[in-house]
This record gives sequence, structure tokens and C-alpha cells, in this order.
Amino acid sequence: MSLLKNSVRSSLKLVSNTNKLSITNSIRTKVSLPDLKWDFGDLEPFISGQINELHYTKHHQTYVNGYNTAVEQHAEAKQAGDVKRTIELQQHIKFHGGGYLNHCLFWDNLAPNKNGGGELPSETSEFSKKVIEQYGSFDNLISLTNTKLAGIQGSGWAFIAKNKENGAIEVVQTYNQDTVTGNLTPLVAIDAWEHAYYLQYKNVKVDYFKAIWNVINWAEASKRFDA
Ligand code: MN3
Repeated sequence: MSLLKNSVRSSLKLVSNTNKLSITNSIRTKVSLPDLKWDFGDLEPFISGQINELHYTKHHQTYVNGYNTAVEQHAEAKQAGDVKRTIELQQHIKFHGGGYLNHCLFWDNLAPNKNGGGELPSETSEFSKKVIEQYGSFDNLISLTNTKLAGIQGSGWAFIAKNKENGAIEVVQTYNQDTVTGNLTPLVAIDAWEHAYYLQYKNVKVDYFKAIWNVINWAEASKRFDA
């Protein structure tokens, strides 16, 4: 996955500083917020500009920072031989790393109507043909995804994903910031955390799940399917 080009390759140099060990970032690459391909207000009326701005500048930034910090602390704990702390920090890496990746996918999964958001992919595309073969229609695939989204108790995500082993399209639901890994390539990632909709949709999250398909970037999903 191209997102992983940003992933951290820790190259930590331990520097002995009298009694204290300190770690310097010699070649370490930190992850950072991706560029957005649209303006915060471009997804209105389906997702408000205020939500997008907070979601990107605050929430996604928190995962970026959390991941960078956890990776650094993890390296320190490992170096110090602190197994308990190493395990704890792996949970942080999983959570913040998942949050970082999922939101990168999410932003690219959305597009304003003026840029093709909501437009189904060409019927001749391999992606479209596979959706019709397996689900009968995009409406059915969307409906199944919305059912999975509505069933999330607490915070989580739903993904339309491609199983690389057999080429099948699957709908997968995860909790917290868990992402899809292994044989699954995410095609569409939808954020079902309250911060993704509450300012606009309040308690009626199913209206957010219905509305978001108006700005789904199916061209991006099709590109991921072909990759
Ligand atoms: Mn979110």
C-alpha cells in the first residue's frame, strides 16, 4: 500500500549522555497529515465543513502524533528491555497507527460532487462488474455496508475490501481504529466514530451513513480494486 511509504523506519542512535541515555532521531521518518484533495466545505451539505476541519486538523492529527510518539517510546522500551512497557506501547501503535491509516484512506474515499463524488464507476470497470456479479447492484452493496455501520456498538469503521486471494469484494466491520490487514485491500473506508457526524447529524447516525454515499469517491475505490 502506497501509504506505507510514509511508515516509520526507525533508525535510532543511542547516545550516552553521562548517566542518561537519550535517543536522537538520526534518519527517522515520522508520519504526517496527508494533503487533502478538496476544501473542508466541499462536501456540504452531506458532511459539514466544520466536521471536516475538526476531523482533519484535530482528530487525524492526534493519531499522527500518537503514532509517532508510541513508535519512539516503543523503541526506547525495547532498548531498555522493558517487556511490559513494550507490550503496552504495541497497543498504542495499533490504535494510533490504525487511526492514521484509516483516516488517510477515508479522505481519499471522499470527493465533492464537482469532482465526481457519488458517481458510480464505469459499468465496464472490473470493479463494477465484480460488484454486480456478487451483490447484484451498488445499492445492495451500500445497503449491506450501512447495515454493518449501523450495527457498530461504540466506535468503529466499515470497509469495502478486496480479498486478494480470490478477488472477492467483502464488507468488513472493525472496532475502534482497527484496520483491515492481511489479504484484505481496503477499497472504501467509512468512519463510524461520533466525531465523524455528531455536530451535524446528532444522534441520527443512520442519516450520516445514508448521506455519505453522495460524496463517495468510487473512482478511487475502482483504482484500489485494480491495483
Ligand atoms: Mn475519525
